[in-house]
Amino acid sequence: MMKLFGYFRSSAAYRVRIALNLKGLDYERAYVHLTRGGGEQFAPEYRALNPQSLVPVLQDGEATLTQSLAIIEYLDEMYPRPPLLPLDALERARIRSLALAIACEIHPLNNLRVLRYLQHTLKVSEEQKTAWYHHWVNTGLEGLETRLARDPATAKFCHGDTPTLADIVLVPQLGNARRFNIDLAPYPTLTRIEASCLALDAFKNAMPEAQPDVE
Ligand SMILES: N[C@@H](CCC(=O)N[C@@H](CS)C(=O)NCC(=O)O)C(=O)O
Repeated sequence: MMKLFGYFRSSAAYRVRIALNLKGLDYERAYVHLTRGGGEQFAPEYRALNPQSLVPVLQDGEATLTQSLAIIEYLDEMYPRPPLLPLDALERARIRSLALAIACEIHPLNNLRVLRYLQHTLKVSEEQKTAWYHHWVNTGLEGLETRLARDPATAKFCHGDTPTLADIVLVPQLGNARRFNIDLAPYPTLTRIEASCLALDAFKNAMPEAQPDVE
């Protein structure tokens, strides 16, 4: 059985949980507490698994996979049903572009270690840290809202009427934004798609609140 190393609050682990659920794959869970004792991701045993000290890690037999989007595409290739990416090259590019607009442009700037560096090393105030978070999330979400709202390919989900990689990345980012008190009212298309996703068990059961390690 595959084993997922994650943390209830991690958006990147949340993405992989959604993909595993959509594929109907059962998996073993291992918990890496990202703050306890300075962070279990820095423990030598975990570093041996992922020298980048980030969750998630997926173990499949002898293989150790890192980077949530690579893991999800691996799952999609190994277990093609239901597909998380369509066959058409342009459609795939659109979906990957939406996913990467979050995974590369928003998420890394607001990751735990980045916020901690701002706070503890650069000594910015709590207000400045919050301003940083809000700035990068809003900048990213504004562009996404415009793209999704004006594109006829957007339907019940980011692309058509079945969930894809784009929805898998969107939903955890919106959950994270809410946790940091971002006003999501300016993003009606994003929140409408989020509601369609969270009506599905695969998404609902992957939420931080539904994880055994929730605090
Ligand atoms: N690009 C990576 C991001 C992984 C990542 O940033 N994980 C966060 C949790 S969402 C983490 O482990 N943070 C630990 C830290 O900041 O020290 C992926 O998609 O897997």
